[in-house]
Amino acid sequence: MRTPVTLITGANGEIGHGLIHRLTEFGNTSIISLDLNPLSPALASKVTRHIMGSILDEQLLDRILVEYEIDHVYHLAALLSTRSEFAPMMAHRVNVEGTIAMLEFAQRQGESHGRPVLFLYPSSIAVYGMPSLEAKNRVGKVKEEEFLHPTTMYGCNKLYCEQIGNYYSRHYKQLAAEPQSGKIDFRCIRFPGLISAFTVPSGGTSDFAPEMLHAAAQNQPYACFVRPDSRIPFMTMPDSIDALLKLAQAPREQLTRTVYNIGAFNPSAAEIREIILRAFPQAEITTQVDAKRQGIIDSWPMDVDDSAARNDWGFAPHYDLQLAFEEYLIPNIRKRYL
Ligand code: AKB
Repeated sequence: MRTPVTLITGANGEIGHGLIHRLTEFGNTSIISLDLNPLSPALASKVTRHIMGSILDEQLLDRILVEYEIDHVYHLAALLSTRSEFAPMMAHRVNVEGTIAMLEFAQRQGESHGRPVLFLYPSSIAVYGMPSLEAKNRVGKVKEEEFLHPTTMYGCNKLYCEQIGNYYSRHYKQLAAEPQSGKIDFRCIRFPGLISAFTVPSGGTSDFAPEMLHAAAQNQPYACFVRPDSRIPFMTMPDSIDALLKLAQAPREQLTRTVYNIGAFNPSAAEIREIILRAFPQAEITTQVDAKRQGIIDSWPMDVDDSAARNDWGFAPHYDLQLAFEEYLIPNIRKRYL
């Protein structure tokens, strides 16, 4: 039998960095990473093999299928919300067609080795579309099945792929003579905005928070593109990686759904600015609202109800707002930009 391998797409992105570090902490996971770009030097030695290429390259996926026995897929490759608005067709290709290509790949893997392939899929709070700012403020925490009217291409892509993942997992080719579903064990987390001390995001709309922090730490002026009262949920990168791994490890029978909200804290942009200024009093953080990006943030909920994740698989973020900045973000970021 070939050694079971974990495949990570979009491995060079922010979540990929955190995930590869964590998965290899104890040195016993074989990882194949796939990304359009070379893997950053800090990660290169940690993976079994890095493949530079596209999730849309069918021949490449066929070659991986033949060469490896993949039993876990972390499908992280995606174009985020802001970038997707500038290139909606490209976003559809990467976010939807790319995800379907990876689901087909996992289905064929599952068929060939006879066990379900665990497929971890990061979705986003972008699947929500609050009808108005008044409703957003009034409703507070949203549940998984509420307000699913995304206004962005990225949100539409993610919502559809959540459904299609569930289809592959439970209903794939339901009219065929032989049952063909169950070859993929699809599990999905709707992530809030993520903040890492070690990487800076690009192409997202929740980027205002990490951008503000990383600019302040480097003594660079920053003009925040959303109003001070803007509020969406966030969490630290280590907690998001923990969540992915915890969901991956949860016994299937404990899971009552395929898609889970998670969140940790939900400060306003003004509160984030205040905390950053306490740590970096010289920082120059102003506001220059970009009405269009503001519209996207206003359409996302101010918080999420993550009780299903807490009950089903024990989701419990380590960092609340204060700890996130005091223990994780500020100390690590100071070291990073010394
Ligand atoms: C984005 O801003 O597009 C992402 C997200 C919230 O999914 N960070």
